[in-house]
Amino acid sequence: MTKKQNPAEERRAAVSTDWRHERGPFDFIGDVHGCVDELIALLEKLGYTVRLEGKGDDRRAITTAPNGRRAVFVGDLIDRGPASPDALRIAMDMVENGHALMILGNHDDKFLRWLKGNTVKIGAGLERTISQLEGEGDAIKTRAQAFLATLPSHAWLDGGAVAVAHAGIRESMLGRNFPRARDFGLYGETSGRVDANGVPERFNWAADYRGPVPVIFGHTPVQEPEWQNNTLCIDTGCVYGNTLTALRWPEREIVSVPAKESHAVLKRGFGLPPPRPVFDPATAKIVPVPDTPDEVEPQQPDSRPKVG
Ligand SMILES: [Mn+2]
Repeated sequence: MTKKQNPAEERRAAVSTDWRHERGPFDFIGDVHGCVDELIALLEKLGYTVRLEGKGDDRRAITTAPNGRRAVFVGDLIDRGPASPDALRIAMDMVENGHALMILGNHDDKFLRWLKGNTVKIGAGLERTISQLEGEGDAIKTRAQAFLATLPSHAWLDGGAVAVAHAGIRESMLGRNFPRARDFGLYGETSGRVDANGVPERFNWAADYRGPVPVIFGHTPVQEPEWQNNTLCIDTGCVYGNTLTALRWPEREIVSVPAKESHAVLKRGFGLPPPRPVFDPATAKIVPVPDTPDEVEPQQPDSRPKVG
């Protein structure tokens, strides 16, 4: 007798995170958040070309890649910034053309749930993405829904030589896709509590990472990328007015372009979060980190109809 799965678990089970057959060289690209001008500038600096052509349902990105290289988007393509539909088009067309790979970020995941008609809390920049989609045809929504549904929240790449995760990954989760690994990829290490700024409390999973496989990730904006325990955060907060960053792999060369302008205020400030506490002085007890990672709202059952 097989165990019954809910639709969300079935979807997760169908998405592979073991991409060791995908060989480099790669250009990992940090969180874009709809900053398309900077994305095109960064790709061109890396040797790619991108030309957006056409209108509405016919709009496409015509792309070329430097010899043998592929971009790898670390997720959070959309929300907060000025041109999320075109950011989606560039990523989807690059993937279709064999010029890129992509993993899912928590913003992309919430957008996917919205596209599917689930109840999601509209905020954190999703309201801008939705308004940018007004006046667009349905084609991009249909295409984005199918595309995003195929993406894992982390991927083990290049014969096992390197991994990419949106927010974080533990060594024991590499190449696996059980629900906790999926959530860790999307949200990293969280406490389930909200901090003094009203945003979900995060801990620095990278401080605890001891794995031999280098992990490239995004999600937590930093002023400058800095290696820590074989991990590198390349989200340099473009949408907050800092820079958009890429990492050339295996060269380990960092390439950045400056943001044209700031589109949002970073409430918690730049930098990786504090390490996970192991001892709570208030209760004099070791505090287990609850297994309830979430950015703002709990996961809704996939069958639930959209309200309002
Ligand atoms: Mn994120």
